[in-house]
Amino acid sequence: MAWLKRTHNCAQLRASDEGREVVLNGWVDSRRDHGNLVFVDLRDLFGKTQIVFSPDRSGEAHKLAQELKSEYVIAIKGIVKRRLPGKENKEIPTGEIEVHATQLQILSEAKTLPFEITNNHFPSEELRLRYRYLDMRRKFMQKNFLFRHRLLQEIRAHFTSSGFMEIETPYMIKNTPGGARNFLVPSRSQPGTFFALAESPQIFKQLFMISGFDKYFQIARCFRDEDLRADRQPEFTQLDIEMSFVDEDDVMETVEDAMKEIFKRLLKIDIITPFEKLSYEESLKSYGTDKPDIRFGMKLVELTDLFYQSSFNIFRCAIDEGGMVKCINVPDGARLSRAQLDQYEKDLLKMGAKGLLWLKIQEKPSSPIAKYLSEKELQGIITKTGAQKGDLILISAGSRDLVNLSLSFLRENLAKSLGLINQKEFKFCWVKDFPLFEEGKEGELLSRHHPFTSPRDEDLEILEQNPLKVRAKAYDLILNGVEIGGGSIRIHKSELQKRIFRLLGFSEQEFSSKFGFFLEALQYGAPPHGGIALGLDRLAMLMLGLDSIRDVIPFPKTQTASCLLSGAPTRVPKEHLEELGIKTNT
Ligand code: AMO
Repeated sequence: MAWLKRTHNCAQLRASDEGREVVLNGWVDSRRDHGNLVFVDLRDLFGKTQIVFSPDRSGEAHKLAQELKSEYVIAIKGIVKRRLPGKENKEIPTGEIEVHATQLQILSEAKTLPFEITNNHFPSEELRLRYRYLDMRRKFMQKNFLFRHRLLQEIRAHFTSSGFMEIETPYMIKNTPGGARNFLVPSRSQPGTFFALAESPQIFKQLFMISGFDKYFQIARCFRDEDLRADRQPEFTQLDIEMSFVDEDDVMETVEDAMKEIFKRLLKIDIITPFEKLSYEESLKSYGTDKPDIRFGMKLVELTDLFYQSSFNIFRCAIDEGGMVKCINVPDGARLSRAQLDQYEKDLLKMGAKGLLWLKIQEKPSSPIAKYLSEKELQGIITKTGAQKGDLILISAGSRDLVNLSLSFLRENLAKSLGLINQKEFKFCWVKDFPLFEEGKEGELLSRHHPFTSPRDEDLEILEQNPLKVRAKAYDLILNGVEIGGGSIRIHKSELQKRIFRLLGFSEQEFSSKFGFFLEALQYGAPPHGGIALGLDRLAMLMLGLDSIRDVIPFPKTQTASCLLSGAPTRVPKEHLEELGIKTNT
């Protein structure tokens, strides 16, 4: 017998459908037996409908209904009836009606599930990932993926209507040194050689500009073999953008327009543009980080100049060693207990800081260090921070990096625990003028973004003499303290590109063998160009108010980059490796 195919989904029927004969398909969400009646909540992606089996109207179906268990897949035929007065369920759109079944087919039985499909109870993440296909029956997950689907559609519509063209770049590319580690793909036709999985479409999107495509975008999968965190996955999705004949402001404006429209359409929120722009230096100075959360104040205040001559050793030594003294003023923070402050100090010690110094602004400032500070120094701190009675000043002294790291950590954690963050607010900012290079462990120069980033024109003359002082035409997009995008104006002259490669320690021979094709392309008429890539998983996560990108990725990897569902990565048969010319030593 053919199976009964649905006439409606499980969210469609209303009181106005009373009397209609319908067929519904779906999963048994729950079954309740009341005397002779069997009630089933039938569920599909769209919603739930209550089905009633009674001995007189349902006949054989009533008997069969008693065998139903959770998550069986069934088809029912029946008549739509209004529920009895007082029995309506206002929580669901179909709550006014129920379907009185006349036929029932069991399309698939189901074993007892390893966990319940409900939004109220989440088992361990390990179990959720092992049975991801069941985890995705949850309304919570279905909502996330529906949102992600709409986000992708809106992005495509917006960029297409703004004159951008979506073109694909290869995922299997040449292995070139870059920021992130590449996954390798062995070639069977040329044993012993490897492709790399693209960590981003960077070089290819620049080649599009040389081809003349002008305004490119792509929703591209990227692959990076790096250490994972809650907002990092080894494969993730970027909204990748590149434009010709543009400067930094043009790219930023393009992104702002896109964000404005997307937030309006998907969340009905008016995002204020232009976004605040901070230089890298300003961001470190005021927030101690290049990913500032600007939804709240508590900016960092430098106190170094108060303590050049201080008799308080901790401060003076830090300054003498080239470090600094900085603080944050926590409004109304004097109510924090000693135990809470001790816990923060423990966290800081783990990060490598030497400790945490605090000062409660009360009738008389109270602090373990008050006795070591002069009246002038104490007053200086209060004046500089503008602290009021009831506030708490947290001070860090030491190397610039550690002080900034400690205070930005305190700033964010205290804002969360004191409820200073409006969780419904979205605040973007740009951080720009990054240093072009940073120093590696052995004092070597590394690109802070990637080697194709253009230095600022006014810094070109110190490129070789003082490379660490050179600023880049690079910008990161930060949303609520999370880096959701990064981009730059690119080098479009091969000579300058070669100078950068040399500074990065590549020999002439190395860069021609690795990037020769690209350097050659730059010689055939490359327009000035620039772009950006936004992390789509992170954007979706933030828009949905979530803490982990794993909740917006259907089949994410674990912290150790494995797929708990399929068991990947796995060993492969010896013959397969031989065919590829590969020997492993593990
Ligand atoms: P970048 O490396 O800064 O730039 O990446 C751009 C954005 O991608 C997101 N992102 C990630 N999301 C999830 N998991 C990861 N492992 C991960 N790594 C990065 C972040 C980040 O801001 N080619 C350049 C862009 C350009 O210059 O145009 C690039 O890839 O949100």
